[in-house]
Amino acid sequence: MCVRVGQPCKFTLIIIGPFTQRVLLTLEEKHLPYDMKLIDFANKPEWFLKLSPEGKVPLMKLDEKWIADSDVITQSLEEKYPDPPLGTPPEKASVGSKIFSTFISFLKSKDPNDGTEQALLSELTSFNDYIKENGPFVNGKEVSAVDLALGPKLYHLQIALGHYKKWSVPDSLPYVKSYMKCLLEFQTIFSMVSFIKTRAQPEDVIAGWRPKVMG
Ligand SMILES: N[C@@H](CCC(=O)N[C@@H](CS)C(=O)NCC(=O)O)C(=O)O
Repeated sequence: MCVRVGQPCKFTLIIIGPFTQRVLLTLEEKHLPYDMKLIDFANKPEWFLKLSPEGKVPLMKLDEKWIADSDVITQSLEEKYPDPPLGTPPEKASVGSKIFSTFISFLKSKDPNDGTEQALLSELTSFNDYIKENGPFVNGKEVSAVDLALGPKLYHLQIALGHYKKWSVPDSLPYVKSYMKCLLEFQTIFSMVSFIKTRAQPEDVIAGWRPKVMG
């Protein structure tokens, strides 16, 4: 499994992006052993670019074959290792799917009146209403693939918007806030042992988003 690494000064950053964490969570929840190769994004190695021409992580070797893209990787893992099942019913597979792109637009925005905050709030409001009716997870009582994809994105949203915009999910969206709580007595994606084990450090999340904010 390939993971991004960078060396801004004398420290090494291991930036577990949301797509990579999604794959790590799937491996953890399926109790599959794995090891990680760290990729210096400032100096991507030849062997890596040969396998991933777009230079993107995650990239994973499964059955002697390298596969790219978290959608393809998690689907392949589900097919090869169906137990425990993590699939989300197709009609629920797109729940929350626009949250990440609206978060990035808001994060990059320099104009407070350009509607990007409103667009994010509108996606979060739909998610809030969905979880209120169907929660605590997207597919009800049990965690499934959509939560493993969405949880890491919400984690990055929380840290990056908190740091760069001093913004947090408003109290008017209590079901989104509960979904993102990390309290051990609470059954949430953020409090799962696998999530805590695979999440990036907040300072690395902040450093990882800096080029997008400054860009
Ligand atoms: N659709 C891909 C997206 C993967 C992706 O965008 N990865 C980012 C890191 S989170 C990346 O490797 N970007 C290349 C770069 O920044 O040079 C997936 O689901 O795996």
